[in-house]
Amino acid sequence: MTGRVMIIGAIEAGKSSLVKALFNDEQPARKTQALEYRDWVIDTPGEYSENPMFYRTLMATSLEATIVVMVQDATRDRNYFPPGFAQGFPQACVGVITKVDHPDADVQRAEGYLRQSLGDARIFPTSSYTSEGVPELRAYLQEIVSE
Ligand SMILES: Nc1nc2c(ncn2[C@@H]2O[C@H](COP(=O)(O)OP(=O)(O)OP(=O)(O)O)[C@@H](O)[C@H]2O)c(=O)[nH]1
Ligand SMILES: [Mg+2]
Repeated sequence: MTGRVMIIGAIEAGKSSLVKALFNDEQPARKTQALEYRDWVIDTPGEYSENPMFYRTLMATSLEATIVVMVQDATRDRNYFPPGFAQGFPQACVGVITKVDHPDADVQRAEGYLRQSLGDARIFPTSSYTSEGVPELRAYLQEIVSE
């Protein structure tokens, strides 16, 4: 593998749980305090996506990544990314909806939010709890980072 995937999204959106699911790691995720490099993934703290003060850090870190994964929590009634955010990155972005297993999940709503910020890119609905959608996402990302 040569490339890397950078994962961004709001606080508690399920980014680190998704990283663990991608690596079949059963341990629960703890709060991400700083950029975390693991194999072909760069996990980011949710604060970096919620606070525009950190956008420059995200943009700089994205230079180390082949693709940016924009995460939207299916249970959240809010989009934390500004409209057209994906266009600010030099590389491709892909969307991931997390927590589709949750009783409060609204996948359609989450997709609507992601479309505002992501454009036409592909979107993967996932659950780190049930692993729904995780094999598809893993295969897609591994293909990209191994190119
Ligand atoms: N129901 C459900 N809950 C999930 C899922 N993934 C994560 N969670 C829960 O969501 C909370 C936040 O998960 P994290 O993976 O730590 O979220 P994060 O985006 O890494 O958060 P920060 O590191 O603070 O930015 C935890 O309580 C998880 O148990 C999921 O697929 N389904
Ligand atoms: Mg985290």
